[in-house]
Amino acid sequence: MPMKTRPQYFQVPRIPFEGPGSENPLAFRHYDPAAPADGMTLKERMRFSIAFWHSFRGLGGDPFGPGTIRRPWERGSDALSVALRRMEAAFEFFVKIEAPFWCFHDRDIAPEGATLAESNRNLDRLVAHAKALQKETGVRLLWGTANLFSNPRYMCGAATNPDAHVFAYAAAQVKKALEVTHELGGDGYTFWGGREGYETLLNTDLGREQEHLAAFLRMAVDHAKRIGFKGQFYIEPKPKEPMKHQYDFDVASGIAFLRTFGLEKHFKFNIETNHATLAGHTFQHEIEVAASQGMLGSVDANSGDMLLGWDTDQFNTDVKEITLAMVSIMRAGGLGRGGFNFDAKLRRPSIDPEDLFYAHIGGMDTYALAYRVARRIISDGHLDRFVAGRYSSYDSGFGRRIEEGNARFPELERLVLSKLGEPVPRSGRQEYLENLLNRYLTGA
Ligand code: XLS
Ligand code: NI
Ligand code: NI
Repeated sequence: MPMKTRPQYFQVPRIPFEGPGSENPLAFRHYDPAAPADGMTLKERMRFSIAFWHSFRGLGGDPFGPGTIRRPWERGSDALSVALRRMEAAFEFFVKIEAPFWCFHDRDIAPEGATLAESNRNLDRLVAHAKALQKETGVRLLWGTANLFSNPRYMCGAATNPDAHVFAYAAAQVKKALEVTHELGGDGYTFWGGREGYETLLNTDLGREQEHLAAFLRMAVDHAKRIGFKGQFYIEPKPKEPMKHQYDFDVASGIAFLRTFGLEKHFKFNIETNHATLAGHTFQHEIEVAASQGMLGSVDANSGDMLLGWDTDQFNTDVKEITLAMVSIMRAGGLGRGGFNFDAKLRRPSIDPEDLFYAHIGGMDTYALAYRVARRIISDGHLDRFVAGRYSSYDSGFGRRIEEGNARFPELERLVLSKLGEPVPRSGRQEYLENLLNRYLTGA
């Protein structure tokens, strides 16, 4: 059925690109989907994705009060028909906001039933609907995932639950989530270990829980192979919230975990800006750590509030932060089959449908602008040349032998004693580089 014959839920037209001079708040100023971008269109290059959970399930509820946001498609008491309408509203939005991808958790799109069998039936209904809408609109699935953290059964974890029965339930749920992700042609599948961690070590066998998590991930890899799912698996690190401590604390501990259990070939990282800062890192740091191991996968694009200690999941309009991240992503050769998924939500008082558009327009424009600035930084090469120069003593002679693993302590001792003497300190030039970065950012 063509889109036009359906009820339209948003009284907003498809967002046009009008350029930096535009004063229309419902237009893109930097994200021109059709613009060329290194051999493809900017739309294909950026691979923006909409997070179904925040934009179509989040209604502004917080621990102090219920939702504030009312949406026309949410009216009605039959959960399945509401879910079907909500899915149509979502695809209307994906098209109007020029996003080529979306992401979801199983329980975002279909109501949980009284039994697993009923939940699976509900999911099948909604997956069939999503498949038809994907076909009709050309919007694709960046990644799927399972919600293993909301239902009370998961209060002490899913794969790391002390009860094997809960482990088995989670396994059954992920099996199904993998199958529907495959059915929808998903480019990936994400594991965010929401409650995979602990509240107190008084009741926790930390070693055993991590073994169980590894066993779970191994079964997922195995099942993907069995059903022919070739999408990329991602680990999404987060240090805390909801748990006091989560095992996938940050990219570095994720890498250590994967290598410990021999899983590193099967996973890359989905890096979320706000999770990076919660772990005490910058967004760029997490990207660099993943990239240094060839494990940079995808990005959950959002930002936190530096004055708050939790995951505020805000839309990111910080050109500097994203430009730095983009420079690292480009140096690493891009995200490949990953993308920029707006895992971000409206503030509680942003209750109008237009707010959903303003939020994504701001995020997309900022990323598109950062892409252009980062491209210039890389093609000018000043920064890269500076860094290369800083390490040039490793390019030849004994430096080279150090890098190649052919140097030994006695040889280096001899060199220092007989020839090199005291090293001459060289400036790190941080302030000079910060000024250079500002010139790129402001164009002035
Ligand atoms: C929560 C996570 C979650 C994952 C998907 O903090 O960011 O939304 O991206 O399960
Ligand atoms: Ni996320
Ligand atoms: Ni988050």
